[in-house]
Amino acid sequence: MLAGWAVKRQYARICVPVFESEGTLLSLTNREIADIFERCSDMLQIRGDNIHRVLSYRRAAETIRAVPRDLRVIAEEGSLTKLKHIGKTIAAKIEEMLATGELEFYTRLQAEVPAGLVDIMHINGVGPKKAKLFWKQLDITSVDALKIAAEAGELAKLPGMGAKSQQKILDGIEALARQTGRSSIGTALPAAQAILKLLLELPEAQQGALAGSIRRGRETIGDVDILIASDDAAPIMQRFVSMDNVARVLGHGPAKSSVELLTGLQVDLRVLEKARWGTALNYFTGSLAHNVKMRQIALGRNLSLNEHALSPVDDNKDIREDAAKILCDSEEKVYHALGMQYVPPELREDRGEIEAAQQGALPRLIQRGDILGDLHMHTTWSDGKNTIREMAAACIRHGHQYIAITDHSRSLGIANGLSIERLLEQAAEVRRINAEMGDRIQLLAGTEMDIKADGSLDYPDEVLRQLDFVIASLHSSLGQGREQITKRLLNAIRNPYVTMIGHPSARQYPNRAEVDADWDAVIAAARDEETILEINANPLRLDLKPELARLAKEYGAPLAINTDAHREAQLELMDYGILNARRGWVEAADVINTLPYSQFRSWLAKRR
Ligand code: DGT
Ligand code: CA
Ligand code: CA
Ligand code: ZN
Repeated sequence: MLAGWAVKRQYARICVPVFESEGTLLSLTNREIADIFERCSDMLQIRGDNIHRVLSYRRAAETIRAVPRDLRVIAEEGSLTKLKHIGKTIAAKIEEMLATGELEFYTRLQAEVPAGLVDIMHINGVGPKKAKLFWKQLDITSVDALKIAAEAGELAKLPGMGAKSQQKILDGIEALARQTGRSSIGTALPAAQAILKLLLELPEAQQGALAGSIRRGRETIGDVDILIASDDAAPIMQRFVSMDNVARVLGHGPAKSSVELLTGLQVDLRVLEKARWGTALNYFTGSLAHNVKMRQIALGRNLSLNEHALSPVDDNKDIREDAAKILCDSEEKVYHALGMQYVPPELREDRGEIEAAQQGALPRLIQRGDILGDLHMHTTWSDGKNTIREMAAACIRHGHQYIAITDHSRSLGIANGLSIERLLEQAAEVRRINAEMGDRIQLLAGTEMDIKADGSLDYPDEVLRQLDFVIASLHSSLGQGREQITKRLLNAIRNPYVTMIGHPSARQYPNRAEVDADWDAVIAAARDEETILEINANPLRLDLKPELARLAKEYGAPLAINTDAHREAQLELMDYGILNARRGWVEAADVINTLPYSQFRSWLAKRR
């Protein structure tokens, strides 16, 4: 939440000129205004102000969070002071923020009380008094600095502190890092798609799309952004704010509304004319860094780009009032007007996609339809909920030509891992069912075997030799140092019977960070040994992450995208893996399970 805040401030500053010249699209939301008051309250408390003053800002923030209507509308009616806990002083500050996007009082406070102290005082076990103590005694003004001081044992030496309270603060810092206030794309995307569908059912809605980070396929989503094209926004906004799953309306205006769902997820809806669809969708898809570069490119062509239009500028880069604006009703038109290839949303992070698009050199990203098999799934033999037959039948419905049945290995006791006897029994069963299913689908007998803490593998080679597909995965001792983790991965990669490394970095959102490994060494070995590196499609894993998937592609290491389904319904998670791979610039040719079955079998045979 705090990191998100910093980003929002940055946006607010950048967007002010746009907002002043072009209308209301980018005004501060109720939530943003409430956040600013809350931070003012925190800073006053650290400074040691009168508690009544501290509380007046905190209560105002609470009121604003609960107000179901847009503050702008209430301000225009002149009835801000009718709200509970909002007197003349606070009302004037709200009006200042609505007009300028900023609050001078807050800016002044920031000069006095370092903003990082607010983050520090929200750590479990700190509070305003201790935040001030650390600041005055040790000059600590950020969570990172506090962590370093705690690890060095310096906090324990301060008056009123001890080893115990120091440890509590370290635990609190770790907990804070985990709750970032962002949602997994796995929960945000279905919710967002349902809302989009509902709005598109209205006769006034001409077209609609998701925008923002969710359209770019980021692993985590701060808030959901939805755009609808329409000439009649009111009924669309009305439907949106009155949805059953809305907990609070954060803003309700003619061009933009925001709600918080019962799940806590925030959704922003913007309604605009169809004629401006392309520039608006491009702008609100972001990322911010991509937008900034796009604006620069436009200026290089004497055009100013914003969400409304491309506008000709003069030599001083001022908009020429005499020249007609160029409206774009599609994103393709925006990119083409700037002499670029259309950039798929997943690439829009300013990681080289702009330059590639200018040279016509963008990759042809993998698509869901390219996937012909799923090489990682569990059944009732270990911790899955469906039988081999049920999983196979479901995979036929998902259009797969082939699948690997890969239950857990013996040392993973909590997941009911298979003994050698049960593993071989299961392999025989998989082959029987495979024969039974004929041409409808091909089943490979496999395993997801643990890479143990010392780097050894959970089954001996003479057992692995009898399987068609061997995954090796890290599930335990994930906190080991880089050298040992790298050694474990390399050992698995170099075993001739290991076909693939499952979820290589072992990260899980939000609780488990990725392991520390020498990824260059791991990826180079995977390329040399032709051992597949998995892109695990489960939205809580998405592992390899995009940056590493891209590195693997550049090295030429083979990839595969798999669901790791533990039940039939999870076979649908493939879509998240595809998004993630696309964010890593991955093409179909980089991914082994895009091969038709016969070619896949020859690839397997050749590497042995
Ligand atoms: P999130 O919500 O934190 O997961 O990330 P985004 O990318 O969805 O960010 P959000 O919802 O704040 O804004 C959506 C997009 O709107 C963002 O990707 C870029 C664009 N945008 C927002 N504010 C500004 C701004 O001040 N300037 C520019 N150029 N673009 C902005
Ligand atoms: Ca967003
Ligand atoms: Ca947003
Ligand atoms: Zn696993």
